[in-house]
Amino acid sequence: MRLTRPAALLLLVALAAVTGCSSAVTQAPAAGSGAPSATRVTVTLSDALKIEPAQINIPMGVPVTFVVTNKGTIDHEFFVGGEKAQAVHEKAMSGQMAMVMDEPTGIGVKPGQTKELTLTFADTTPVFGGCHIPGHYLAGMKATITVQ
Ligand SMILES: [Cu+2]
Repeated sequence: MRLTRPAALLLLVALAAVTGCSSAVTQAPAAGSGAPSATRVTVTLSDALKIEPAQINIPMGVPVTFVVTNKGTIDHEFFVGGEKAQAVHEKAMSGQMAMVMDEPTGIGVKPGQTKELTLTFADTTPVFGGCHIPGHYLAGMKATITVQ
C-alpha cells in the first residue's frame, strides 16, 4: 500500500532545494509525482523494541520513502520528527488508549504489515524515527535519521 502525505510534503518541501545528493541508500523512480527521484529506505520494527537500522542516512531535498515492516507480534509505529515533536507525540500517546494511527509524519504498523511513509526533508536538522506505544520509546525504540 502506498500512502502519500501531501500535508507533510507541502510543509517540508517549502524550503527544499533540489540537490544532486547521492547516498548509500538506493534510488527508485517516484511513483506518479513530478519529483525527479525518490529514495527508499527499508525499516524494521520488532518486539525487541528496536527500529532497524538504528542509524538512517538520507539526502536532503528529495522525497524519501520509508518502507516500514512490523516483524513483531504487537502494534508498533514509526513516527518521524525532531526531539520536540517526539516529546509531544510521546505525551499524546501516553494520555490515551494507545491508538496507533496514521498522521502526516507517522504511521502505525500492525504485526506482519508493511507500510510506506514518504517525506521530504528541507534541512539538516536532526530527526528521529520513534515508536510511542507506551514504554517503547523510553526503552530505546528509536532510530536516528541524519539528513545530508
Ligand atoms: Cu513499538
